[in-house]
Amino acid sequence: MANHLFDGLLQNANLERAFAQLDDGRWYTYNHVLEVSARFANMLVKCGVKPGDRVAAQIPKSIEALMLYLGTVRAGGVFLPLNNAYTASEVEYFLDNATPRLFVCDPARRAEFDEVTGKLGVRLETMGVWKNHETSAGTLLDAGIVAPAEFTNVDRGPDDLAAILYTSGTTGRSKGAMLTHDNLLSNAVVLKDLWAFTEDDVLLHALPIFHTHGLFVATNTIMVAGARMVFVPGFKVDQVIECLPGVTSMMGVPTFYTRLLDDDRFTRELTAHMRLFVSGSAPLLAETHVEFEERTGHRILERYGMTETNMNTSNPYDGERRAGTVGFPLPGVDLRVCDPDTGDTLAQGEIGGIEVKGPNVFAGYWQMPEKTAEEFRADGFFITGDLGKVDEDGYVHIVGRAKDLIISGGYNIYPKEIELLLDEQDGVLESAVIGVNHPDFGEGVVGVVVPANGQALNEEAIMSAISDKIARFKQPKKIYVVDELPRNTMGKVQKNVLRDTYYDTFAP
Ligand code: MLC
Ligand code: AMP
Repeated sequence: MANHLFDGLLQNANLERAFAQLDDGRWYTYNHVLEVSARFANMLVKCGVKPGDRVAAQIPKSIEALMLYLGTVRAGGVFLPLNNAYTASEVEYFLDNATPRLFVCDPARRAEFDEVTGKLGVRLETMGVWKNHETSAGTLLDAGIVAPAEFTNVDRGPDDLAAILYTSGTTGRSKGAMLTHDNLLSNAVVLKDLWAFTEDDVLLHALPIFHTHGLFVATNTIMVAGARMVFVPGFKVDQVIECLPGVTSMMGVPTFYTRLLDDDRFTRELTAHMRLFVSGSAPLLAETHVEFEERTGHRILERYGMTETNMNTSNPYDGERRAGTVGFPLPGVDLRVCDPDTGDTLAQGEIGGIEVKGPNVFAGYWQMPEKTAEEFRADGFFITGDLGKVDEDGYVHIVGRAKDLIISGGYNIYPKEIELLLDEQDGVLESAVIGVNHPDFGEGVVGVVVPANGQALNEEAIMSAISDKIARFKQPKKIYVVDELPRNTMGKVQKNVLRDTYYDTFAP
């Protein structure tokens, strides 16, 4: 019997070959992948996970965390990874909304979740980073290590759900994007072929594994190629520079590349053997692209994707990788540029809303049929909320966003969510949250608040009041207190005016 995603991911794997080289010195073969994911699948079944059940996880990056993802898929479950930076109150929303059978958290944070999981009737297990057989690494990992290493995969077809990834929304409420087995597998196969990954490749994996980029684009593509990764806990320049000689390729957000370019050790010699650098999740400045080529001789390959759609477009592997563009639609992906209001397709070269359709596009938002309906056209195209155009050579350019969204270091931050929180604070009448140029993160979050009837407000007090409410990366890095917000004649806050006023907040 078949499990569409798992079988597909391992279709080219030579079980004796390495899958991952870890920074604690361990080597993980594809045989280990089979064994350890089976142990987790067995554990999940023991915890009561049935086909279609969600398994939520907010755990440190580790190879075992990846095996939990694969074990969930093998057990027929739906994997729901959560950003480690989310606070307990943010996590509560996801658990309440997704009603997972099981929530796996970092052992160090168990106390924060005991009560809420008890209230919601969600089983709580823990999983940290494995050290050795004598040291506990959480309840699920300790038990998982001794669970049977064989598992008969639960049958799952192409349209069954494999994962739910939450994306914030312009209304402030997060929506769970439902991704099917075939959404993930078809995209991985396309990327492997397009980017020419073979079993001889070694990818430097420094991305987090709770988002599409690190979990699916990087890991699934490597797996489906039967290739190997050097798997490190996160992006640290020293470690990346140390690892580069042993790899052939790297995937990252633009911040990875700007940080590397800021380091003199990142040279042409260090990267001479590299086959491919891929960038995505946020716009790569054309000047970064140019500086990278001048320094290393390599042209970064920029691609464009979304949680809801996996990858949509990519610059060519062979052929011109054009700075400031995201390349061509992937094979199998239809992309059009439309008038955001009427939905009419625009002429080539005109700027409008980017819409996509293809096997990569998700199955809708978890239990939000109205939101799903709002974001699809009748003919099945998904409205991405990105503004762009297709040039005369067919390259797609992203020129802006129709959605009010800030992308900081590759993480999406919805201003509405922060504004709602700021507005709740004592002494705040109203607020506006904007993103302005940030030398490291691309965009940095700025809050602009208006005090209620002449009350004295200060940045420190507001920051401390919101500090445990939302993840640190979403919190404004600067707050301005003003008498009033600029508005247009319709009464709408003019965020462009605020962006102009505060554009140099983070200037170096
Ligand atoms: C960390 N901080 C951030 C931040 N990351 N602030 C704003 N934006 C970010 N992205 C803050 C922390 O809260 C902390 O604040 C301080 O910076 C240092 O934290 P850190 O953990 O030491 O940061 P660092 O490890 O350097 O992380 C930066 C980073 C990381 C760029 C390496 O953010 C990262 O790995 N980003 C990748 C995101 C990603 O994978 N996106 C893909 C989404 S999928 P303080 O004040 O406490 O010091 C997607 C689809 C697609 O978009 O197309 O791929
Ligand atoms: P997320 O919802 O976290 O998956 O983020 C998806 C959004 O990231 C897209 O809708 C785009 O706005 C943005 N994005 C991804 N890749 C690129 C890119 N190469 N250039 C510009 N924006 C990008």
